[in-house]
Amino acid sequence: HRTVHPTALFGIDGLLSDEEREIRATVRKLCDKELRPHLPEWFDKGGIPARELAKRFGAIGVLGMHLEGYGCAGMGAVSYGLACLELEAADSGLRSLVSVQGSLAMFAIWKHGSEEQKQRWLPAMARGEAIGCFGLTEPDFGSDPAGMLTRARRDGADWVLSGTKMWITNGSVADVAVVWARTDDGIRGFLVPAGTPGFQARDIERKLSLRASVTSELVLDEVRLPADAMLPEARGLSGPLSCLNEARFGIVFGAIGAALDCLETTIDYVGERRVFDRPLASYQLTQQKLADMALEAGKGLLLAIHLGRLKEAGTITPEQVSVGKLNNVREAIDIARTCRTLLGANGITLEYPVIRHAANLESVLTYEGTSEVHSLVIGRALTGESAFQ
Ligand code: TGC
Ligand code: FAD
Repeated sequence: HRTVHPTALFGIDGLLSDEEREIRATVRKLCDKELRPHLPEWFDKGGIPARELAKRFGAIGVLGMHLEGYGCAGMGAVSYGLACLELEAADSGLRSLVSVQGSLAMFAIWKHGSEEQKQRWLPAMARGEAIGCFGLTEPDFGSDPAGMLTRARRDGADWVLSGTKMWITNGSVADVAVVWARTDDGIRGFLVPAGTPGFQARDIERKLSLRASVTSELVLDEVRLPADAMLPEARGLSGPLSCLNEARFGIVFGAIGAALDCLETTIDYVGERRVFDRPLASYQLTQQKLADMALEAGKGLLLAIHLGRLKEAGTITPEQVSVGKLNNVREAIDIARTCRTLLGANGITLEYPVIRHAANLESVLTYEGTSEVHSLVIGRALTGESAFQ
């Protein structure tokens, strides 16, 4: 019998332009040739060659690819999403590197920075020659960043920052940290170059998820910065939250990439594996699982593309991004776990990507707003009642 790819069941290709399909193919080719072969080792060792990877991603134009000007490609939201999908089909850690660089650090500068800040950082970051990180979360304030303790006080014309940021992707490899801090004038963003006295990044070790990604603690001990280190256009919590919308959007596509990689691996596996004298693929229980997973992955991708078109039209709302993030990550982790069952014991090793995706998706479920936070955002939109406090 003829077989079809899960996305072909939904006629996904017909929804994409030639340019979008080309971008997807370019990123997939890079992942297949240069990244996928190393992932089990990077995950096992708990490290990636972040500097080289950033340059490689810069060379194919995916860093800040949805931004206009300053050396960025100015592509549409769906193109950016498809790049995230293919990167996350390889590993969520690679998509994280690109998300944090393009959607958090570069976007913060692009949207809220001065002309000088943009000129200084964006072209180098788009090339991957400078790496950025985004410090919002603190040890005691993750879901509720409004409670942050990191403080920036004026000393003459200078700013002096003190505090601790936690769980910061790319922290110890970053050339510049975007740090959010409380001031007398509310929450403001600051650009802290690596090497500034009093600023330190320490890696968080022994993670069992997102192992192919650098995660750090940032310690700021009386870090003195010039007046022009502040992002002039970001005032209040909406400054960092506006950046989160961008990164969350990438995850809406990315999570489906991880799910599809699990599904493709599993469809191949069940075709080969024989149990009780017949291919595992020939059992009804197997086909039920595959059909359910293909439906959720396909519906998730349709939702992602729909949200991408809304973003391109400039009408997408934060609640709509929450719908995509909550649904697609929740379904992706479910798919990864179900695929794992079909691989049996083989499913628990790094020989197959499935348990690596499942472990990574635990982080994806939590970062960029936990699934509970997104449920409450949607609940607030439906009822008008805030249940956060
Ligand atoms: P709330 O009163 O709702 O809002 C405060 C101000 O912010 C505005 N706002 C937004 N603006 C833009 N985009 C959004 N999504 C926004 N949500 C709210 C809002 O309009 C208001 O503006 P203004 O001008 O009236 O002051 O704030 P709240 O304190 O009740 O909190 C709302 C809540 C819980 C949804 C928010 O705090 C939240 O999203 N919490 C989750 C934190 C989070 O997602 N952290 C992620 C850190 S970065 C990360 O995880 C990177 S992972 C690496 C990778 O991506 O790979
Ligand atoms: P908490 O906020 O302590 O939440 C614990 C539990 O309580 C969760 O289940 C949560 O949903 C639930 N909860 C919280 N509030 C409510 C409520 N009102 N009602 C009901 N339940 C609630 N942050 C950055 O700033 N930059 C980064 O680059 C970054 N990278 C990360 C990389 C990794 C690998 C990870 C794991 C995290 C990263 N984070 C980063 C941090 C991430 O954004 C936070 O972990 C996340 O926002 C949740 O915060 P928390 O871990 O403090 O959990």
